[in-house]
Amino acid sequence: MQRICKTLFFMTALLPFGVMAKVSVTNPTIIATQQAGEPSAIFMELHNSDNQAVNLAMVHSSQPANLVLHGTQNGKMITTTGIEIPAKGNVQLKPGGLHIMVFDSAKALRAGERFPLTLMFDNGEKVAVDAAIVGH
Ligand SMILES: [Cu+2]
Repeated sequence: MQRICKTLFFMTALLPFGVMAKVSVTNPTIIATQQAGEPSAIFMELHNSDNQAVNLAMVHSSQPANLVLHGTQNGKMITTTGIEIPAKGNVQLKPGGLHIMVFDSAKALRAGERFPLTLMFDNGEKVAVDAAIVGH
């Protein structure tokens, strides 16, 4: 009996994670830089399996840098407060469109290395990914 209770407790504890996993990320990449502090940009595809739209609200990295959500309007980059991923939809972060800007990186981003990211969504979901650093 005690064992069944433990198993049930364990399953219940795990359940929220299964339910929460609504956003997934494909092919996260970041452009290599020559030196520390040189701006760069992060691209990826975001998928939302939920019946409700969700917003990417913030991005953090364990590697020191200032990460800002950007859009593009009339060929100019603009800061945006959130990137919406439609219900059951995808959003592509790509050159000339939506992207995540990297400012004030404490070190140069070397091609072949990885850049850890935590994406935070307005539904409380957090997704950790390692962006691949790629040359121009
Ligand atoms: Cu930008």
